Amino acid sequence: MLTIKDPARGLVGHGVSTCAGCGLELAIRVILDILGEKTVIVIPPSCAALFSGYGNETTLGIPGIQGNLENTAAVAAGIRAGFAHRGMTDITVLGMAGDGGTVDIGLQALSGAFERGDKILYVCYDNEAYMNTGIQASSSTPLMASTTTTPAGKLVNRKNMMQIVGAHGIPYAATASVGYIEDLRKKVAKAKDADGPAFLHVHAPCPTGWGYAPAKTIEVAKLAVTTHCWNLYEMVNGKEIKITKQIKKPAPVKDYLVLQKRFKGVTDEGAAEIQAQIDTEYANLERLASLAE
Ligand SMILES: Cc1ncc(C[n+]2csc(CCOP(=O)(O)OP(=O)(O)O)c2C)c(N)n1
Ligand code: SF4
Ligand SMILES: [Mg+2]
Repeated sequence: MLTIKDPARGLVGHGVSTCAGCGLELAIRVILDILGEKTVIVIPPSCAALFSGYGNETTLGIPGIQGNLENTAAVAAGIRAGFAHRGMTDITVLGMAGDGGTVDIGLQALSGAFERGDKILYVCYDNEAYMNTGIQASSSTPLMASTTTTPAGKLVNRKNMMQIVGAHGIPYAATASVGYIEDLRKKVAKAKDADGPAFLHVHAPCPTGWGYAPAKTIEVAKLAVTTHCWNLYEMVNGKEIKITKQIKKPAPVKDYLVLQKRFKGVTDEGAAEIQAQIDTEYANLERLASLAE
């Protein structure tokens, strides 16, 4: 397999055909920078498949395999078992899947791997829809966001994936965002060293699917956090929750919504409903974090 490998440029080649301003591209560069060469990656069909490549060409300087949308965690677990059989314990087996491939289609395989305690690092980069196939809603798509399958806005709220992961009691899980790179880097390092399965849920804004100018990816990512629409926290053994970025004075959710065309149909009443939902979610998170103190 032909790989583009240039240590000066990291493990991800340049000229990848992601859209300008793609949050996923930034995420994968940062993640592989921390994990290093001793990593094997499993990528399902998704925008991330732009990195695994076509035919005998890939943009990654590490070995990898493209599996199916539903089995990233199962393939990663199998690779881990193979390494264990050979006594190779110093290799990170990374599953790098989108929200559709995680919170919907790959959930069963993921749950199985976490239940067995397979030592894999699973990253869900969340662009909040099935982007690669034309912006269909997933169960990570937020309330009232317009997609090609929810043109008038999604009627139901997104799943709380971290709570589902938490129910498995795995050693390390965390949310992160491409808007907070240092925080992301620290969490990748912790996930790599976890004594068992680790899960990272990385918010990865998508200018194409969300409808904002490519140059605004970091601004949008940061606003998601400062409005509490995406909260940064860690969870150890499914219960010890620590909020890693406290926002002293959260901005109104509307500041985040108005930047994105996917929310352009949201009325003032709709925005108030979203605000109430976000406030409730944050209060729940704070309550869980206080139980861990
Ligand atoms: C079982 C199955 N259903 C549907 C598809 C078609 N498909 C390929 S990529 C994709 C989108 C995946 O969305 P997500 O996991 O969120 O990644 P993104 O494209 O957003 O990066 C879909 C639906 C598939 N490959 N396999
Ligand atoms: S559609 Fe979105 S996630 Fe996919 S490559 Fe483009 S910007 Fe990235
Ligand atoms: Mg997606």
